[in-house]
Amino acid sequence: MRIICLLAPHLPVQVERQADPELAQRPLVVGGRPWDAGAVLDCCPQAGAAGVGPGMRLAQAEQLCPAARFVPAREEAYHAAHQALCAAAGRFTGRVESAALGQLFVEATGLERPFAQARDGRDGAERRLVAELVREASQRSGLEVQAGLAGGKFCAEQAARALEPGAVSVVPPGAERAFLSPLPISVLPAIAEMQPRLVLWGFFPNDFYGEWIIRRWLDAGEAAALESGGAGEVAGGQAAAISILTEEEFAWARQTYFERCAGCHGTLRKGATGPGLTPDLTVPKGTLGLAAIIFNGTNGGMPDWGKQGFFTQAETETMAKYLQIEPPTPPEFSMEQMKAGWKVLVEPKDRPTRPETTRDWQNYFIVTLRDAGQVAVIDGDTHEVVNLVDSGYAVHITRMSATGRYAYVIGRDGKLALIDLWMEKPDKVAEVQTCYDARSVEVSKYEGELGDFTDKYAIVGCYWPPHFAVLDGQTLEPFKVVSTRSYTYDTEEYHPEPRVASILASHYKPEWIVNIKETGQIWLVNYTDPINPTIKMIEAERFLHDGGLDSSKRYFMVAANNANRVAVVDLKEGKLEALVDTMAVPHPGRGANWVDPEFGPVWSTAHLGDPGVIAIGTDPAGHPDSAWKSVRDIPLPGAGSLFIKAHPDSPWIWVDMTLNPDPVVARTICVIAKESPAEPAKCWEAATYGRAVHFEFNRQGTEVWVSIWGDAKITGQTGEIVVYDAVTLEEITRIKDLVTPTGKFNVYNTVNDVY
Ligand code: DHE
Repeated sequence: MRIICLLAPHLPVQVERQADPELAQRPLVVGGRPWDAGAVLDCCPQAGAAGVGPGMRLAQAEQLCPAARFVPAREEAYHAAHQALCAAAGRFTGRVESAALGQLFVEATGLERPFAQARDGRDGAERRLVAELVREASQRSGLEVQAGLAGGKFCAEQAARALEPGAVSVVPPGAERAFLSPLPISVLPAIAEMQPRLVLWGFFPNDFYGEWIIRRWLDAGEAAALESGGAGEVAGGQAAAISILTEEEFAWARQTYFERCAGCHGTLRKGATGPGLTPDLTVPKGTLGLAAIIFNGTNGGMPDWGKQGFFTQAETETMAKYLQIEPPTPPEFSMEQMKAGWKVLVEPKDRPTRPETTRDWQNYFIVTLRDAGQVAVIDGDTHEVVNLVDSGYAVHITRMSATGRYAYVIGRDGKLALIDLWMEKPDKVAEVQTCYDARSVEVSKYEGELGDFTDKYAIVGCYWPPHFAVLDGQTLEPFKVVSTRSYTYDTEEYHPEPRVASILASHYKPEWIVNIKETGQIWLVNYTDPINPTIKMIEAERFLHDGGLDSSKRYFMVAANNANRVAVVDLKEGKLEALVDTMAVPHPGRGANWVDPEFGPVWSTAHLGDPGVIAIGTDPAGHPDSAWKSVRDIPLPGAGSLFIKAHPDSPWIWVDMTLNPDPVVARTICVIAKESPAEPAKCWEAATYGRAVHFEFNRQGTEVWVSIWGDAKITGQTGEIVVYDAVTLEEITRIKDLVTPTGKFNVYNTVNDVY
């Protein structure tokens, strides 16, 4: 561990002399007038040399130093100056401990990296880091500041105290003992009466007993650092480290993390699609290092929150500090809470007995209007918005009941809305909240020898708490909740937050395929008796995310996105069929099924981390040589793809690059010809603003819809849907002025898993 002690010696004296430069002419005592009843708060070194010290009665101080000027204490001014020091340190890291007025400890492990230069190694980098901190602190506070860096708090403080104002000192790892040994015993943190006794007994720091004393008095981290030559990664300073976020900043960061970051990095920040963000990983990067990533994004798919205008620079730094403190654990969510928020707005008996509309409701598109907290029900024949329905915060996806009559819309806040599409104007008929954070919903689709489960049940998969809930398909009454907390499939370690990623209904059996992200297990949940479900846990790969069925619907393909693999499950046999290597961070949505001229039926995914599409053979009977292998790498102009889609009647495979950091690429879409799939046949910008995201075909397979994900705050650029001819690629129309449209779910295609 490396610790900096930042010191503004005699802060009250400095503040008073700053306010009134004339006070520099004479010795100064802060605390009150000599005739006041109070005590000395601080004094200048000159008064100190005369015997004055903090805590002394003011009258006594005057006797010892009659030449001194006495001024009353102004606590607020000193606090403000101290806060300026904290703010300066906070620019570098969130691991800052406020030790005393004018004294901070800053955990500096790894902070020197951005200051490295080839010629003088780690020592030079640390020296530049400390100098920069001193410069920043002086500039912000207007005070004279000095700092020492060493393997622990005690040593860092001694290094800082030995200096002139503005100077810095670095004690290299392993040199602590040599540095401390010559110091007088008075530096030890022993009470005043004890120090003379130590001298009397001959206990000096530079002999055996002295070393024992050092160990006795230094904090645990300090002693361990000494023991291991200063290089020990110990937690001595960490336990005491405090965050310098204000309550408002903390509340903002906690909520914003939940809304924008938890999806990829996990509520407990253990990592999944994005890397882990626990303090052991974030502290070494430092506030500035983290802020740069948050502001600018990365090529691996991390959004550029600052550049996109979601966070200001100050907010970015607040988030960077928040990420360096332990993540708060959110509360659980009980069945009682689910029932309390459950509402049936229109009882099943009061709903239409047949479609009230003359529109082709099976060709409706339910469109996510992400930032509006709504979905739009759009007629796929006329392109008219039939209704806007309020749903949960940051609506995520929609799935249809097996007959297609009901749409189930899940929001990130775990709120599920049930929309009846048979109504003249489709609207919400029931709602429920099953957790605080959710991404997936699915229905029971099986109809066969084992029973008819159409439109009977719904299942919601949650991120937090990590569980799934089973509900009545007609009323959304929750009746079963199953925790997914368990052990990782490979290392058998307990995981407190295994989140439910995609859920798919099998067409073969009364089963849901529930993908447990962090533990890498695919659960086949049999819903014949949902109160007492049987669950087959298939070991697959970490971190499972999104996926879909192959064209025969027998095989389920799911991206384990940070393992760069796709797991294939045989739903007929109920077993893992294969693990297929992909490019970096596969992200298929539901993927795209098509017939390759050379390799036969294949399923494709695009990637977040690499510019390309792969095709995996899915026909073990007809094309055994290519089955469960990546048979094609098709290059794209950029990475950052989220979705890919195909339809049996369209000659093209459609792919986006939504999260590419280049805005032009982010709004560009490409088509690959099924007949000659070596490279994209055409790429073009689908709009002049925003990002192009997600494709959906109409029921007939004659049109492709792509969303332009705009900015809810910019009039005229909030978003739209562009409709293309699925064969000629000509633009048919634009459905304008939608607020941040993203996913679109055609009723017929969603029921029948056409993609
Ligand atoms: Fe999604 C599907 C999770 C961000 C649009 N998204 C999924 C699924 C999961 C998931 C687990 C599979 C559901 C299923 O099939 O049952 N999505 C997550 C996240 O954790 C993540 C990365 C971050 C977050 O904080 O939520 C995330 N997703 C997004 C977006 O920002 C997208 C692009 C825009 C939006 O509106 O939220 C988005 N996700 C989608 C869409 C699907 C989806 C459109 C369904 C694809 C389909 O064709 O079925």
